[in-house]
Amino acid sequence: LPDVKDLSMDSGVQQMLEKARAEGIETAFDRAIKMSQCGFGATGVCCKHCLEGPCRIAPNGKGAQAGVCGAGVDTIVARNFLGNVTEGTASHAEHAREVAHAILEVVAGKAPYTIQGVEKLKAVASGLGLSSEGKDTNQLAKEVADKAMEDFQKQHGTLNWLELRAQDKSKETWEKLGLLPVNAHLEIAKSLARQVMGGDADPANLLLGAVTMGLVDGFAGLHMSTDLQDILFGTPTAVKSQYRLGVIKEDMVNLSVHGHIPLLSEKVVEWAGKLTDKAKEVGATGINVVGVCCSGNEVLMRRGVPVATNYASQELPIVTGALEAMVVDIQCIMPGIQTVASCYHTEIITTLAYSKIAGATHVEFTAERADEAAKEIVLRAIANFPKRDPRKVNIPNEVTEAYAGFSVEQIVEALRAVNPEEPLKPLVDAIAGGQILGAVAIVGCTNPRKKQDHDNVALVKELIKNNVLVVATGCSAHSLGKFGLLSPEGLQYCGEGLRNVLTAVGQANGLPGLPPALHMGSCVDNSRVADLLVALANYLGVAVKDLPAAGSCPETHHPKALSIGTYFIACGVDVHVGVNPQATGSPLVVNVLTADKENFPVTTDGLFGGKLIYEEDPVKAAGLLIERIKQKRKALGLN
Ligand code: NFS
Ligand code: SF4
Repeated sequence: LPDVKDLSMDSGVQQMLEKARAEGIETAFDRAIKMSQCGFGATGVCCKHCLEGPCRIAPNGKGAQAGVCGAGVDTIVARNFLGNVTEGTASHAEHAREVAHAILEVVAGKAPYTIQGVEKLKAVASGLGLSSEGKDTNQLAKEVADKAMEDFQKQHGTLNWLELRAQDKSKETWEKLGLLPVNAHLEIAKSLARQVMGGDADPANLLLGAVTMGLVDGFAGLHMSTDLQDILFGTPTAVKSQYRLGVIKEDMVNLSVHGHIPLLSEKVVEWAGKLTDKAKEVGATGINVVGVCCSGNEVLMRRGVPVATNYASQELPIVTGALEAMVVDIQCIMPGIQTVASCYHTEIITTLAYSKIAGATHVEFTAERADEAAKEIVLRAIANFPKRDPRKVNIPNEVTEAYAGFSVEQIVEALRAVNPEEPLKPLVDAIAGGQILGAVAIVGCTNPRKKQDHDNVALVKELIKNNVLVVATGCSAHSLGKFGLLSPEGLQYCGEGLRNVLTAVGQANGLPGLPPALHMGSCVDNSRVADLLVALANYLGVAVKDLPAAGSCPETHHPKALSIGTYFIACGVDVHVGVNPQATGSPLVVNVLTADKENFPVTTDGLFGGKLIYEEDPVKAAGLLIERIKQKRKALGLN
């Protein structure tokens, strides 16, 4: 077995991996070693779309060069890519729809939440062309949620959320190419229909279909989720919190929230606050809610809840022996948590009817039953506290302090302390003056096949050393948080120009400095990154594609990363992936997605201004991103 030091950078995770090994418990890191990757699947050349197959095309030109139906390698790879993007998109669209549905229940008096983001509500309503005059909060929220629901129902025109959030210049490009989505459900269904055996067999057309899917993901997934969540729960503002397994407390009832949709995690946090006395009755000092993955991000951003761990090590909070329950909703939840939990007193609690795990407890959570369900979940965690086996308890003691909560609104607010009239001006001036070279969003996950956190951290250190401003979301933000990059202490790794700007803005706000990476939220909050880019581009009077900005997911694992990436490429933003995107088997697909426009007749670079960059080495990848940022600076007439 490999040394645990080669599996994760996080010493707490290393310690828990040793403990799991000593106790004979298998984790994702072990399974990743046992499970070799299939060479056909890894390059995207395997097709299972009908019962004549599976068919696969050897990339070296040997053997069959077409499936039984005659599909060639380009069609198979493009179709698989579209399939992946569609899966990611469906996840985000369902997320957004659930929140929209919840808001309708809330305003009808059927669900126990109150609309907390009144400012955001008014801003979104006005963007959607709704007047707030003479309407109370619930009436306005209903109209906004109805507009959201239209994006799953309308049969003509395009998504309300695309009209709301897209830059006009981008919309023109998509419209000219006939790529504007009509409604999310229609497009997802159409995408599945075109992938079927005997459906769309034009690889370029399939890739354009992936772009439409990316737009559904961006607008009816990411943007809609963030906007509606900010309306329901409030827009995040800067918070200080803690990262790493040391946030689990031996004397408390520990309950982790894991998954994505904050309807659940918010309520659990609320009920944990109400049931402290019950926890004391069983001998605990209180109830400690800790975050895992994007649910962790949601309650970190809005409530300052500490984060225990990110994706690849999600089984390890259980291995501390001190986790009473892990409550989950959907996405990125390894079924393996149940197997690990069965070795301890930890109860895994699933909550959605369409997302269960065999062996886990199921407490049905709907917006209507939110209080009942959240209370039951917290009481279950409390009831498990006396079942702890003290001989099995071993909690790593390190924690790292970090700041989060950097919504666009918060970033603008911080800049307003420097320039009250034109808050974006200091940032734009710093970019124009070269103190800041450009900006990169670090997004996505960790992946048990890669040394956890390593590439996320290495890439960011290389970028900030070269004065690239970094924003972060998702589990990659956890990586940065754990290693001090979400704290002003991380400024030591920045180049001088960037450090001076972040220090000045921070000091104008009464802080020693801003962190070198600004945590903007969960994966759906990549919408915030897009909003920031649109605001900057509009301020400068240029297209988003002209900005010296890019995105990077060094350690991703999920199809959602491909749908998010496709959305950003469609907006003209380069996207780096540090993990094989399973599309390398087709030279055509590789060229369309990754070639510079000068080098191939049809490319996303030529059509939209953004391309995919696949590079496993994080330092080399940073170099490639910096290269492109410099090209875009030059085109803008900047040095
Ligand atoms: Ni994003 Fe969030 Fe994490 Fe990756 Fe999964 S939790 S939605 S996909 S693993 S960042
Ligand atoms: Fe094979 Fe074509 Fe069926 Fe795919 S759709 S499995 S390539 S016969």
